[in-house]
Formats: sequence, structure tokens, C-alpha cells
Amino acid sequence: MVSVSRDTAGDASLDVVVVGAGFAGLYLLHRLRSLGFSVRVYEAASGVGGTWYWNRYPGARCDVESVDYSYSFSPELEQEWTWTERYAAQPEILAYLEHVADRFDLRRDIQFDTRITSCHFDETTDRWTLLTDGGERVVAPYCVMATGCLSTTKLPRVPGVESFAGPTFHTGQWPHEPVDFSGQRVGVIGTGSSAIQSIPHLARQAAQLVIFQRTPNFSVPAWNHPLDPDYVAEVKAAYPERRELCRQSQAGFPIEGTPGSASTATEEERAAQFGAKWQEGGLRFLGAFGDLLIDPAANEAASEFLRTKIRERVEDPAIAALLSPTDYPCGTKRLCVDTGYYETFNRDNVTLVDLRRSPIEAITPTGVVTTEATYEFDALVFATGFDAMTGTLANIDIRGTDDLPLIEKWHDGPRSYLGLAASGFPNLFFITGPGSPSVLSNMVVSIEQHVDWIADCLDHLRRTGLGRIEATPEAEEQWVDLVAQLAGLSLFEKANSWYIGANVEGKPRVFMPYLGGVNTYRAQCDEIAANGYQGFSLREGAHRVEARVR
Ligand code: N01
Repeated sequence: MVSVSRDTAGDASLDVVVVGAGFAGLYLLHRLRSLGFSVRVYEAASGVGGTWYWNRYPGARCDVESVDYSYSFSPELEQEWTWTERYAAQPEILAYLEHVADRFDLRRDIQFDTRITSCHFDETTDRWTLLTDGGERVVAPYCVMATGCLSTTKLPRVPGVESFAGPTFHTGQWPHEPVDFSGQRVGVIGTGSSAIQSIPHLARQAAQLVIFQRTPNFSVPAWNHPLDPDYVAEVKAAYPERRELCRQSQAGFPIEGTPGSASTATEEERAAQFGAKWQEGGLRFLGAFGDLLIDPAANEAASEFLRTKIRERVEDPAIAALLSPTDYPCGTKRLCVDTGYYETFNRDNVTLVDLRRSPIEAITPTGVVTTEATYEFDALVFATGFDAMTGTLANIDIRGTDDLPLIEKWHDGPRSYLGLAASGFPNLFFITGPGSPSVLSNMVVSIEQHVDWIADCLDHLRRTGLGRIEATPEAEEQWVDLVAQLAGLSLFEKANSWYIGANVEGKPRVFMPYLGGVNTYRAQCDEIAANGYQGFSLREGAHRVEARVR
């Protein structure tokens, strides 16, 4: 356990407090500890893993290829860990993170089963005071929110939602023990990525599966398969170059070259390219052409290609039509990656209910009532998503200078500088926060970049004898404008997605991720640091963080 000193009030006192022990919190703890900072991570779960701790629903799997969805900071770790499938399933990713926690001896500085409920900045001491749900007070000059982008689950706002008498499950809070739906009548609400991954599994087990769909999604096959040992050896031999390609790419994947334009391609060229990318599978489809998320006509060609595939995979044309999105451009809601999703609707025990035609009126103790019918169930699965990107931060009472609540500052949408910091909230950092590439990139690449930037920044402050860093209102304003401008150039604002907060009633409609690409973003962050943390005001703090040898 970290040797936590106590201040005069007897509160635990650290250099840095980190909230969350997922991919971000684990690496941050390792980096900061190596630099000699005293750090403690607070984690609500009973174990490490973040999103991969909670999302244990059947079929949960990453949509980024496993060899790229992994840390690059340790060449030894890269060589000793061997991924077994093209897209790793949840248990394998969790095992990887548990291995990382053990290998780097991280657990001794993580306090599990502890939720941070508030986080207040004290301007007289330039320190953050955090309260835990167990009543503990923690004081530190620096605080980092490594709370993840998709960690606060959301139930549908439907009368009686809590009244169902049988077991209910949310995909984002799945039990640790296997759930057996054999012989049961099961209802699933939602058809996003989590539903699309779990539905084929649920359909194989349940006696009857009824799926309630409000908005159909586009999905591309994963073509998942065990990894060939020769391929793994090749990847391991060339990891440094592969990682660099990821860092210098648009979205954090090892892609060389720039894709052409669908608008200038002929119909035959488009068909050939879409076909080739479909065969490659997964998110690569959106890389078929460079203008798919910018040009409406280019996107419509891709969308129609995907709809054709749905018609090929689903036997009943009426069901295929219901499953085919027509009112938003493909990719502007997260593209799903599936294994046998559409084919599941060819099964006799599966029913699709169109909520646009007959919305849910209520959930009752025995089932779901729509405007047209009543469905009785033994179990209900909510695959209804998350209050993404800001929900978890909003659930913590975060207050900056002048006691300003973050939730009030972000009332009309999140405002940050680089997605890393916010003016009025000195010495507070977000990892993959709103305003950074985050969810539109390979998260591990973006997390490592943020962790390294923050660690270098804290080291710089310590070496220069400074103790307070805060984004200036002007820099923040410019950054918020840039993020909005980039979103305006894209098609993303045409969809009611969680990227734009549309899935949460009352949430401001603001597109949250930065669309300039991880390559450009990294260069901007590096330049800002090299220029003495341009856009931040730095000064001596009322505290001093001393270098320690650990
Ligand atoms: O959540 P979602 P998710 N009545 O918000 C529906 C990542 N992820 O957990 O679209 C009826 O996408 C809602 O309908 P609508 C990935 O980034 C990755 O599936 O709002 N329906 C929608 O269909 C993903 O994007 C993987 O009309 C209601 C569904 O519930 C993100 O997590 C796997 C409703 C929610 O879909 C979130 O995915 C899983 C209501 N009142 C997740 N409220 C990988 O592959 C909501 N819905 C790595």
C-alpha cells in the first residue's frame, strides 16, 4: 500500500489522486509512480478493468483488433502477452488488465469498492479534497478523472421501468455469475452495439426472445477468428513500427496511406472497395473512402451497400426493412461489429418489435406493454446504453474555484481545453474527456497519449517549482469552437447518437469528441507542452510536491 501521509486534519494526503482503475487509471498509476509521485487510485468496482469489469454480457467483445487494443508502454509486456483471437472477448481483456495490475504491482495503490462522491478545490491550499462513499477524505494537489467514457448506465424512461417482478439485467452491469436463460421468455430493449453482440447468444439459449427496436443500427461482420501464431509473431516482431503507425493515424489504427474519395470514384470502384472492406470486416469498413463521414452522397453509397447486405442476410424482406437504417448516415451512430446478428432474425424463436410503430407504454411486473400488444417475460435485458462522456463526471460533485460545480459550467455542453482540463478547475485533468478524440479512436492509443501528457506535465510542474495549472478561458473557448467547427464539417450532427448526447433526455445537443484525428491532436498537445503549456496559466501553488525515490 502507498505510504499515505496524513495532514493536520488527519485526512489522507497524496500528490495525485486518480479516479478509476480501467485502462487509463492503471497506466497512469504506473507512470506517476515511476516518476516518484505518491498516487492512489479509487475504484468503485471490486477489481480492475473499468468497462471490461462491468460489461460481462454474453458476446461482449472489443471492436478494435486485440493486437492493437493493448498497451504499448512496455515492450516486455507486449512480448509476453499473447492474444488468442482477432477481436478479444471480455474475459480475455479483463485477464490482460489483471495481468498488468499484477505485473506492475499496481493493486497496492488501488482502493477498490470505493466510489468518489465529491471533489472540491480549495483555493487557499490549491488542493483538491475528495470524499468517498465510505466517508473518507482524501487531499491532493492534483486529481485525475480516469472515469471512462461509457461507465454510467442508463435505463429507458418508461413508466414502471423498475416494476418488473422477474430478473432484470443491464448489459453494462452484468452479473459475475453466468446467467442461464434456458427455457425462458426474454425481452431485450435496445439494438445498439451491446444488444447486437448479445442477441445471437441470448437467442440460442432462450425459448423466446423478443427484441424491442427504436432505431436500427448499421453493422458489419467481425469475421472473428483465432489468431495464427505466425501472425502474432510477425506483429510482435514489428510492434514499435506498428504502434507508431497507430499514433500517426487518424483513429489510432495501424493504417498506411490515405483512403481516396468515394465521390470521385466510379460506381464499380466504389462497389469493389466496399466489398473488399466488408470482407476485411469490422470498423475498417468506414476507412473504405476518406469522405464517408463528410460527403452525404459518399455516405449514402456506403449506407446502401450495408442495407443490401442486411437484405442478403435476413430472409423476411419486411424484417430486413425494419432492421435497415434509413434516417441517418452510416457511421454517425457507432458502427456495430457483429457475429451472426442479422441471421438471428431468421430463427423461429426471435421476434422483432418496431417501437417506432408501437412505442412502449409501460413496463409491468410481468412484461412490456406497447401501444399495440402486451408481451410477457421471465427476464428482461436492458441494452439501453450509457450517459456517455459526461454522465460519470456529472455524478460526482466536482467544484472548482468560486465553488463552481462542473455540472453548472457544463450546463450547455462540456467545455474543456483539449479534453484534458477546464478553466476554473485548476490541477484537475480528464483522461479522454469531451473535446478529445476519445471514443472516435482506438481508446488505448488515446489513453496512453493523455496519460503521458499529464505525467510529463506534472513532472514539469515539480521540476520548475510550480504547483498550479489551469486552462485559460480564452484557450478553452477557442478549443470548444474548434471542436464544434470540425463537427459541423462532418455528417455526425445528422444522427441522434450518444456522441451528441441525444440518448439522454435533457442533455444538451453538443457533439463531444474532437474530430481532427489522433495524429493532429497529438501534435497539438505536444506543441502546447513544448511552448510552456500554452493556453494554461501556470504559477506557484500553495503546496510543494517533492521528488521521492520509490
Ligand atoms: O448503447 P447504445 P450500447 N426505448 O446507446 C435503445 C460501446 N460498445 O450499450 O438508438 C427504447 O448504443 C437505443 O435506441 P435509440 C460502443 O461505443 C462497444 O449498445 O436511442 N429503446 C439503442 O438502440 C457503443 O456505441 C462494444 O433509438 C431505447 C440502445 O437502447 C457504446 O458502447 C460493445 C430506449 C442503446 O444503444 C454504447 O453501446 C458494446 C427507450 N426508452 C458497446 N432508450 C464493442 O463492440 C434507449 N434505447 C467494443
